[in-house]
Amino acid sequence: MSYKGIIFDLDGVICSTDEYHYQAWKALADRLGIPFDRERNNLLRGVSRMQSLEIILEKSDKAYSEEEKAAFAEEKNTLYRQLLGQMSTKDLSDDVKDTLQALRAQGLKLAIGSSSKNTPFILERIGLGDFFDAVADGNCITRSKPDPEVFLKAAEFIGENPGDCLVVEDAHAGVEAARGGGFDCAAMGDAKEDPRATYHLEKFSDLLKYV
Ligand code: B16
Ligand code: MG
Repeated sequence: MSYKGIIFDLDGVICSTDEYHYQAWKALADRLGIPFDRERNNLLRGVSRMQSLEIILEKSDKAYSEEEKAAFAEEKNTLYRQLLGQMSTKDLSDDVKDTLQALRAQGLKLAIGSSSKNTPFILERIGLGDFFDAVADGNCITRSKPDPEVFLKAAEFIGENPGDCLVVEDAHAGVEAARGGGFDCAAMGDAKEDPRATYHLEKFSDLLKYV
């Protein structure tokens, strides 16, 4: 299949911010005495900050007000951004950097489709602030993955139809979003074995076999 555009999830695909999400949510959950581990953390991949908090609070025996929930989400995001602040261009792997350059050299349009409202900050930290042709993120959508909105926005921003674009994802919610929007999907990481994916990647550079 020859694609015209590739839309990348950010967290867990371009960089390993998924580890920082885990650490920040874990600190909050521990403070509140709520059980939370890496397996449960996988349920948060690709879903919005507030939906992530709701999933964590399912294991709490206390009911919290909307104000308390907003404060918890803010507390987590403050810690998460402190961790992001330590990131640098060293946090962009050679495998990802070289593959992105190779895809660009093939003339493909390259976009980000991420649920994260911290996307501009993260891209800046890892030296990709100006790299992508378009960025669709948590700041420009009303429904997060598994809704296809963020990928449809990214396709619209690069002026291509979903059928001409490939989405790269590490989350089951993201694979569902991509397929629901009419995109082919290359899955890696936590979602690598997802049967709905079009391709299954061992590593990011495996993408070059399919485009
Ligand atoms: P934020 P992605 C997603 O990013 C993360 O996978 C998910 O765990 C997080 O809750 C969501 O962004 C919102 O992030 O709190 O920074 O707005 O995988 O879609 O790039
Ligand atoms: Mg992800």
